[in-house]
Amino acid sequence: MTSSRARTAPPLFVAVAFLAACGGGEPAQDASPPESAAPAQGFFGTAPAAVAAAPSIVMLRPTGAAVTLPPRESPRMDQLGLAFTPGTLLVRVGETVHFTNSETIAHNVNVMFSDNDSTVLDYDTDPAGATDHAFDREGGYEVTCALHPGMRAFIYVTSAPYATFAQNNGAFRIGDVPPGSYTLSIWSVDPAQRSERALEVTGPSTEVTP
Ligand SMILES: [Cu+2]
Repeated sequence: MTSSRARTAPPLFVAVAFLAACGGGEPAQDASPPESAAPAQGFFGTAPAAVAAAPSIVMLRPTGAAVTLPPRESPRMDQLGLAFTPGTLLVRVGETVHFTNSETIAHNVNVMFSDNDSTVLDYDTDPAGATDHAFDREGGYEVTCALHPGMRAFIYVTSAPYATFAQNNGAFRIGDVPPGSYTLSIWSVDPAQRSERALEVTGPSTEVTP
């Protein structure tokens, strides 16, 4: 994630004026999809589209005082109906994810760090089985089941207090970002589409433009 890379291959930021003012946008939570044509609020724009079924991640880190996030329950990823649920999961650095199997067939959880294809977890989840894994390294993780090739999920681990998955077409919105100076980071499975730059949030509605 280098700025020189950003200069040679800038992400395509496009105005998206009709993104909904729906819920979501809590720190390190998935944003909700648009549901109406209300004027956009919060911090929004368009990041690179999904690559290999993995959506881009949009992150804001304040350059001043650190933001203290309220504690939350450990995130969970379940195996049910031959699918991982949720299919995308945003995790704070240091959090432990609880992987469960809620159906009556055996599964497997294979978690691979996408930047070097190293396997960080390979666990056979028997029916009603479960395992925990602590994620201490920032980045993207591809989740698969060795028994069912169609089962896939994606985990992103971040230290940013404000972060969201973009939609597959790249559109994103994070609500309730306080005004101030931030570093905006965009992450994609494709390293050429990653970028980082300084950004000022000046009001209740901030659109990211080129
Ligand atoms: Cu499976």
